[in-house]
Amino acid sequence: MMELAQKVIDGSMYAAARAISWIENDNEHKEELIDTLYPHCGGAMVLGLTGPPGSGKSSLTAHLIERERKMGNKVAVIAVDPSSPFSGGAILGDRLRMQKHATDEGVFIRSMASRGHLGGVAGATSDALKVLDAAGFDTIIIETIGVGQTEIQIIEMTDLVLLVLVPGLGDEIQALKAGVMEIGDIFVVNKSDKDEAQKLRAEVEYVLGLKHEASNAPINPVIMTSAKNNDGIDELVSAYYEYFNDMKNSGRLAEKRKKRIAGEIRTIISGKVYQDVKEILGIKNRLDSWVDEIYSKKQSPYSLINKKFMSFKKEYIKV
Ligand SMILES: Nc1nc2c(ncn2[C@@H]2O[C@H](COP(=O)(O)OP(=O)(O)OP(=O)(O)O)[C@@H](O)[C@H]2O)c(=O)[nH]1
Ligand SMILES: [Mg+2]
Repeated sequence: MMELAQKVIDGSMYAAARAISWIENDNEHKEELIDTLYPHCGGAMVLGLTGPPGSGKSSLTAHLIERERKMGNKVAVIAVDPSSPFSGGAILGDRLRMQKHATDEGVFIRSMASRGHLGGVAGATSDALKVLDAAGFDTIIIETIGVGQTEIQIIEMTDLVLLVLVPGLGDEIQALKAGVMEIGDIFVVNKSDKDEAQKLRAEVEYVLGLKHEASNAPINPVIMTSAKNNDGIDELVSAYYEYFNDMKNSGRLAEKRKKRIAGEIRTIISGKVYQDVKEILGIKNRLDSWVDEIYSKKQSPYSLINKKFMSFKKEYIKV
């Protein structure tokens, strides 16, 4: 374990990949590994890149990788999404776009399935972030489709969020109203090569103006890009660096990272307690019979669970 940790810290891509597999497979030494890496974390800027399917997140990522590499930075990308080009369910064009980075030692690309991990994908992603951070990646990009609870949880682990919007989806503004606006730090109107892009920009700026008036928080930048034509990418990179430095200098970054740690503490504790509850109560074997008892109205849900939980607590105190 120590050997693997040391290789990660030394910046080995292979070791980082292996460490992430340990996390995904819930390796018995996983916790020790993360704890060994933890003192080496904190140097990376973690960007969340989210937006509706097909909005151009992966295409933008390819451009961002290129810019970051030109700046001399090491870049890692985690794609949390089954339909993502990195996971194999890919559109060929996307693969080709990423391929030129495939042999670059300063670029690490990994996909994580959004379902199916024992410890939950949010937990796994948060640990994977630590591995990449300790491995010396300067910029880490997490691509998700910002819909489900898990995706929101993941996006909240990042330092700042680039929310990608595109014209022509029809319900953009509805999505904006539904609270998606809250998670964005920088708003990217991609596919600016399309006619309706300016109209979308005006709408986004209007909604952000209202948000700004209501909260007095700094107004969020809106950047027009065309991943297709390689337009606006430099502006996007400048915008997120400026935003990040501002967060750092104002103390907002520290505040956000502390909030993230608080969330992690809660997640780890509830995970561990649930694990114990499951074991002590034998939930796996008894669940079906509890369902039957509740279904047939022999028991009510709260009274049954409270009874079981009381017996859990008694057992737990003994342990
Ligand atoms: N016209 C135009 N098309 C674009 C632009 N950016 C991306 N596309 C196209 O939009 C489609 C989706 O692009 P992706 O980069 O795969 O989008 P994504 O958001 O990663 O998609 P998912 O991972 O499936 O959610 C592809 O066919 C791209 O070629 C753009 O700026 N302009
Ligand atoms: Mg994608």
